[in-house]
Amino acid sequence: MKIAITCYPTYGGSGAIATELGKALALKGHQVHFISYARPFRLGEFVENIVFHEVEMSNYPLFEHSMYSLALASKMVEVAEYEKIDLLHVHYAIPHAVSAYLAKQMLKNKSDIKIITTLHGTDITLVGLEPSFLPMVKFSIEQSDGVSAVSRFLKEKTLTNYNIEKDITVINNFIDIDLYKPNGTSKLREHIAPNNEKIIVHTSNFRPVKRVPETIRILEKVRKEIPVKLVLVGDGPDRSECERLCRELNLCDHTKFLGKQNGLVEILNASDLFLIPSQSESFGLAALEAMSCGLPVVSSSVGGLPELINHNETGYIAEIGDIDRMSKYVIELFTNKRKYDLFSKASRKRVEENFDKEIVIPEYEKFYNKILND
Ligand code: GMT
Repeated sequence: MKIAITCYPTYGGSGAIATELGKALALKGHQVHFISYARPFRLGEFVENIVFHEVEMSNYPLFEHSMYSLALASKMVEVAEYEKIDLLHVHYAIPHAVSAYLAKQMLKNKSDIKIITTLHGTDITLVGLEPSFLPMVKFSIEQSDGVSAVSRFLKEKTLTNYNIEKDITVINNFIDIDLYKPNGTSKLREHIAPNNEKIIVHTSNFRPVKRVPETIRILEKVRKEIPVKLVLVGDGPDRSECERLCRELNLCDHTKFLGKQNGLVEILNASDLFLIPSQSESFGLAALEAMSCGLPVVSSSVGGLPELINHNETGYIAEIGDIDRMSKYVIELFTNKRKYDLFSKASRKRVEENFDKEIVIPEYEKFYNKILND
């Protein structure tokens, strides 16, 4: 198949999934073309069968606001026409699904290109609901030839929030279990916890929706019972507030802000437990990465997280904002080695059996074939 993929190229789960999907499809012999304003961060080294097409932006003075959606649509038309693309797969509805619709209309007399839109999260649950976007999101979903969502939760939210009757296929996010795997102790662990303290880890883009300051409040409560360190990976709007909170609570010596990092597998392997107190999380790719490395997860009970984390088996789930309960869960796992080991093994097993890319990529291929043959 000849597939064009559009995604956000920067750090973030939807871009990561789109890029890993493209790489896996290319390895299976499909021709993959990425179209975006920058090279996706996960693309890495040269891969046969993958071409990147950059969307050039005009900086004409009259255009006070970016015309990216239009420039993207033009690039989609160009790539589709000259590369004979069968299918345009866009990740995150805004604005990608609209650009794809526009491209399809422009190609109408030349080709019957199919559009698949994969919904990831705030495109549906947050920003998509704003009055300036809602009609456009609804329209672009209805006009897509195929729509997939990364969790059952997201599928239901889309159908109800946008009053849509369209068939939406749930295809869960996936991971390379040979890359994200438990790999014993690391030097990093000694560096972070020189006195063999337990290590809690959290990775995110530090947006308010992630409620990162709560990880520090949980650290404070847990430290009253047991010595523990907190590692925060990533960067974003709430990082300064988190650093301020650490100073206020006198926890700077016990919290390590690592910023954006590439060596996530090593960091996860140096850690003992993943904390994700989000306010909204349609899937929770960061938690999946941790589970694949054998980490139990303590999370809020929002969105798709309960579909990923089995309460009392691979981790614990608490009400959103209930930091007392989340702290108790962390303490429970850190003081009961038998239970911790069981949860750790169960986390890895759950990933191997359900979210391995070898299981999920064929689901995408099947979906592509269905849409192409409809
Ligand atoms: O929707 C977002 O906030 C951005 C998006 C991203 O690009 O990182 O995150 C969403 O997609 C991820 C990949 O499918 C999911 O793992 C995240 O749960 C989801 N984020 C939210 O729902 C807040």
